Amino acid sequence: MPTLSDLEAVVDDGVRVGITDLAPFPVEQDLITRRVADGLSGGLAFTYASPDVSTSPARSFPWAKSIVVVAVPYLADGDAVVDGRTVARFADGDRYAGVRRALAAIVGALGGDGFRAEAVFDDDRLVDRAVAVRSGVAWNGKSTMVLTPAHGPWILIGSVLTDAPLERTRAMVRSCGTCTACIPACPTGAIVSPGVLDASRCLAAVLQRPGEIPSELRDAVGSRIYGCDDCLVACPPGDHALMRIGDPSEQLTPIEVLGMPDREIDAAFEHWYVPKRNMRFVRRNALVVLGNVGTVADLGVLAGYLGHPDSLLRAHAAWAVGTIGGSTALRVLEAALLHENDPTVVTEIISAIAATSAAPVYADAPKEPTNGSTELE
Ligand code: B12
Ligand code: SF4
Ligand code: SF4
Repeated sequence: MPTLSDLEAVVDDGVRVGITDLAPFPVEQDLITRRVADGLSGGLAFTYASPDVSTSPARSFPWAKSIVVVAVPYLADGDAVVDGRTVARFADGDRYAGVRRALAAIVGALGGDGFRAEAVFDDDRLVDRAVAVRSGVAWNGKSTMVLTPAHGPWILIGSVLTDAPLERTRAMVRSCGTCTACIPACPTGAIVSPGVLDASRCLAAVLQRPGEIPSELRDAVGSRIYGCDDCLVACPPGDHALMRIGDPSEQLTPIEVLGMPDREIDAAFEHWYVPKRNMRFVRRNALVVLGNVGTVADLGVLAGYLGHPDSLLRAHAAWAVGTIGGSTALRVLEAALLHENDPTVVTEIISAIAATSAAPVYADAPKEPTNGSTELE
């Protein structure tokens, strides 16, 4: 029978391994059910869709006797602390490669001993953070992230379900203590109390959802095209892991996204969750970012999007033009209004015109980027 040390020996350095059983997670079932009832699930499906299934692993894996859990650090070179990112670190390149490698090694080791083993991560049948905490690879943070002593929240979780009756490891005796740094660090106030996330306000979810980005959250989107890391960056147990990292990596720009054909966006970001793989939602995010960080020099691209056949994109382009502001922006919006028939877009254009006239005294002065970044110019 493989021991914990046997399994630790087959994974990369820095990967934590723990083992738990298939017993249900009644506390988490109750939490998820309450999040949905309280309107805090933000309309997400995933593990929220059937909490009775996602918190009772034996229902989906009746043959299994143990769950081997890995916590895999995923920071890479270029993940500097302050770098005006447009893509959250977990989605910038193939950051799940380490998880897949660790799980494949464990499946191989168990299979070699004649046991059945199946790798699972980001799967609707299992709440990854719950198994991470019960197996002792991580503890529950107030940001709702699970943390390890060496890497803080900068870890991804994966599991191997197996019929090997392995010896369990214990939960970690650790907590955030008096720290509350992640709560004020959240740009939208989505961490409504310690350990409770309002997914309808969490930018990671907002940028993944179909439909419009609510107007009251568009400023807070800042430079984010996909994902958000603010509550992770604020987390002191992660400082050590983040500080060691060198120069900021080159960032994807909204102009790049807006100039790419759909098939190229789809191929470049195939690891992103995009509703129905419809690239209009990635373009929508890029338009909001351009409104936040762009200048008058970007009005040409935005004017093009005001003539786009997709009304969702015209609406967000109108907001972006109004947010950049100035007399050129005003002319672009007035011209668009003459040809616009969609009532939602008309409303957006009228609000954008109002925003434009409320904007700078020196009408054509380029707007300062709100996040302090100049990388996009
Ligand atoms: C749905 C989902 C999301 C949703 C909802 C997130 C959420 N907090 O629920 C959205 C889209 C917002 C999201 C965002 C992100 N996600 Co996500 N997501 C998931 C998914 C698919 C399910 C999560 C889930 O079941 N939520 C249900 C609710 C109830 O769970 P929870 O809030 O985490 O519950 C815990 C806390 O409430 C805590 N708790 C309860 N009461 C209290 C009280 C106190 C005092 C404390 C301290 C804690 C505490 O206990 C619960 C159990 O652990 C998992 C993959 C999976 N299959 O599990 C990945 C997962 C959670 N996501 C992950 C990542 C990396 C992210 C992002 C960092 C990505 C990014 N950079 O943009 C952000 C982080 C945002 C955040 N602060 O959570 C990782 C997290 C790894 C980690 N170290 O925790 C996971 C585990 C994927 C993986 N395989 O590694 N995600
Ligand atoms: S990921 Fe961003 S928006 Fe979501 S809770 Fe963390 S800081 Fe707030
Ligand atoms: S910032 Fe502080 S309170 Fe929030 S998860 Fe990290 S250690 Fe816990």
